[in-house]
Amino acid sequence: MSLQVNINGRLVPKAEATVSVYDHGLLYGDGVFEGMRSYSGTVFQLDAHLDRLWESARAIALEIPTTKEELGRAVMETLQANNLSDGYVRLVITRGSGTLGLDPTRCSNPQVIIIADKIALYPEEFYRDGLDLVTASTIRNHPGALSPRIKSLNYLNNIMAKLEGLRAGCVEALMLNHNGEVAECTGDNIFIVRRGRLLTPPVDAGILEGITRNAVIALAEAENIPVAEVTMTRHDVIVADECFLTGSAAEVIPVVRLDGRSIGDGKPGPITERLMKAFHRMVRSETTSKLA
Ligand code: PXG
Repeated sequence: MSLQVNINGRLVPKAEATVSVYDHGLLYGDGVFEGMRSYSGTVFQLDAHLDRLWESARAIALEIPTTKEELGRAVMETLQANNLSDGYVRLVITRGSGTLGLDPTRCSNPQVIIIADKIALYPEEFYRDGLDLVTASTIRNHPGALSPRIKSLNYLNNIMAKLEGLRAGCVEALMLNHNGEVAECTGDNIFIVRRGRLLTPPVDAGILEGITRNAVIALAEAENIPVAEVTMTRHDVIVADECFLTGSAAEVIPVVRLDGRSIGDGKPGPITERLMKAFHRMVRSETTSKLA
């Protein structure tokens, strides 16, 4: 059976899940999205993702034509309809179709799309041996132009940085902000370990406030690992003892090189490995307790 996509509350075969070419999501990238994971049939941190989706929508003055409860239920139905227990869920809310001008007030019918599919994971050896990153010359969105806290359909700035990474043979790229400070990667947040302390850039460095990032901060606190949000530069990453990334798709993944320079001893570090294990335990306990 073909994949079923939920569009405006209706499950339809993938080939029939279409939007208008006049939709401002397509014409201008006017809309918001979320990317989340399901494990054992339960979405990890569903409420946090729905809260962030509503905040993104609020920030662009887009009213989502459903409630969080309804959308949450529709996500579960879409997973079940596709028989997916471990998968990926993409929520997309577009501005809807309008005229061939920017004016969002002339748009009607925002589209509410739920795609549940299999997830393409990074190869296992990246988790074992660690990732190689390059610093992209494309900087993260200036917060005065478009807040990086909004998970909007405008991802071109990250896509340009991702291209730079791929062309250098790296699956992720480090992005700096307009002050030259470390912000995040194209689809993942960054952490370093320095003298036993876990450090990550603050939200006001111009980053997406990652849900995996917040989960890892809470786990570190529970494990008595000192953790702080601090402004950092590329220098701090290069001289760090350990480095790793967090994201819904990547989970927790070690980084062992930046711009060809080894970080620490060039192998995934002990605190990184501890947090990877703690994260897997958290996922298991949050996603199995809800099945009982
Ligand atoms: N920074 C950026 C710019 C992101 O887009 C993260 C950090 C990590 O946030 P979470 O909440 O996931 O811990 C993201 C998340 C995809 C995809 O398919 C992208 C993300 C997550 C899942 C899937 O491109 N980005």
